[in-house]
Amino acid sequence: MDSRNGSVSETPLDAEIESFFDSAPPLKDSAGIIKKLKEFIEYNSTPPRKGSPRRVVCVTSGGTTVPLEQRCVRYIDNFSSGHRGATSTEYFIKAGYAVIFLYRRGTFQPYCQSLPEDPLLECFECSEDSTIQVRQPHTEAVKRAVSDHHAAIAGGHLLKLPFTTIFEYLQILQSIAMSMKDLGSLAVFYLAAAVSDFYVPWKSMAEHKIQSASGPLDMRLVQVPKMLSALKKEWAPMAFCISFKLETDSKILLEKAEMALKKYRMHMVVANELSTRKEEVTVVTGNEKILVCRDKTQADSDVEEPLIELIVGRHSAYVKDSDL
Ligand code: PAZ
Repeated sequence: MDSRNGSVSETPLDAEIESFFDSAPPLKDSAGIIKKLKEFIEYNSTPPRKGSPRRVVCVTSGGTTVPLEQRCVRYIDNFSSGHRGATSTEYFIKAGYAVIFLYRRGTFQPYCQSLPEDPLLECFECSEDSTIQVRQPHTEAVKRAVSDHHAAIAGGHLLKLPFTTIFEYLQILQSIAMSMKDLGSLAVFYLAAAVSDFYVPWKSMAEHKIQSASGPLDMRLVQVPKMLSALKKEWAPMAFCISFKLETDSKILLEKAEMALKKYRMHMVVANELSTRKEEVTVVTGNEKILVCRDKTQADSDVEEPLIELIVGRHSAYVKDSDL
């Protein structure tokens, strides 16, 4: 029995994964999250008259934290601005997908990327009669952000779920995947979040702030179980899965991406290097390595546009094959 979801899992989870979930602090408002997911998926999989159900993609974005204390003062963080996830979300919605955006609190948000860093204080001003106005030169960017964002939310095509810690991230990802299971091949996972490889198990974590007076810190981190296996084998076995591989050493990047493709039976692994990640990525599949680049002749182009176009094409072929 999976106590958090109230559902019975057909095959027992691998012991390591089970122990991770059993010992994780309970997710706040788990029932509320599951309810939102159920409604979102039901809404998008009910075809409008003569139409077909919408495909649903879970886009993960931003880095997970590893708390060092239960009443957390200090934590280890994983690099990711959330730019990739937020931009990709916009292109998926444009391509007709419904998006579950699982994002790290405080990272980039869809439709907000042309806004300045502190939009509330920089974009608005209060006039003498106390009305709030948009300041130039931000009018167009604010209009676009507000109308596109509201259209996606009001149209029921964007569901945003925030996380901070590795515990929250994996618990919500599991709930999303289990909720998407019945979508079969119409479900996509686009796993761009930077997920911690090591963590401090909740039960062996100090409750209070670690004291520096006790001398050097000696702390044991254990490996985060590889949830991609569970996602593919148990949570949503028919989903089209794309994971990401980030390296700083270009010599090992493609080899590591190929290993991940085989080990976790992903459909695609997007390999990227930290310093060039906004310029190009290599998509590794079972028999290809496809270089995807930003159009450098256009100042405001990005690599996500051709990347999502490629993925949508491959996913369409996968859906067609699964229907045969
Ligand atoms: O979020 P961002 O746009 O700054 O960077 C994107 C990225 C590098 C985090 C992503 O493309 C990625 O590779 N994610 C997986 C990282 C990993 O190997 O864990």
